[in-house]
Amino acid sequence: MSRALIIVDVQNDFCEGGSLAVDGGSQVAADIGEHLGRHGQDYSVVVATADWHVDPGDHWSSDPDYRTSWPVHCRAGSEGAQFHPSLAPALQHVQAVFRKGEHEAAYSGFEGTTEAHGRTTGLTEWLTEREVRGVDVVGLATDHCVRATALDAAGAGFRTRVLTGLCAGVSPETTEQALAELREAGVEVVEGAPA
Ligand code: VGL
Repeated sequence: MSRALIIVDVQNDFCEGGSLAVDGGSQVAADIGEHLGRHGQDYSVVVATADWHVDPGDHWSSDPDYRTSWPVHCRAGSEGAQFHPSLAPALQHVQAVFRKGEHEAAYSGFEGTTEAHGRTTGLTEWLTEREVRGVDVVGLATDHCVRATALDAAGAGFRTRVLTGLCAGVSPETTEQALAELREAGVEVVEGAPA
């Protein structure tokens, strides 16, 4: 079965020092590169998603609740929206980047699009064109964009795994809730990372 790796939102603003930092984010960036060094041949394609906000309305707030509203993050074109430097080895494997959220909140990578040869393509279509049947989802944050991306992947019919050792969450409680919800939806939650 051909399988894709989907690397979710490993951007500076979600790593230590960023405006919406997730503990362990930069370590996840480095670990994804190591995972691809060992298991790159397991994937027929590798893609990355990026939060890319121009004016996302009340998704940004000066008084955020950290559930549905957030500090300003991942402003399109800013340093905070760039992939974390430790992701560089993994990026060599990435064939397409799917940007999401220009004018609204967009937690799932399946809301993103990529541009190539004058054509705009969504993630489901892009994967389907390449006969992908299964996906591994990794990245940031387990309880928000990883959760939403994996739920959409399973909903679209991809055999979906989340590799928790290559993810980090905003809070332990919402991360546990998200993993329970993912299992319920038929996602295989792989504890730790493949050796
Ligand atoms: C994310 C909160 C707000 C994420 C994005 O990438 O998980 N979380 N926007």
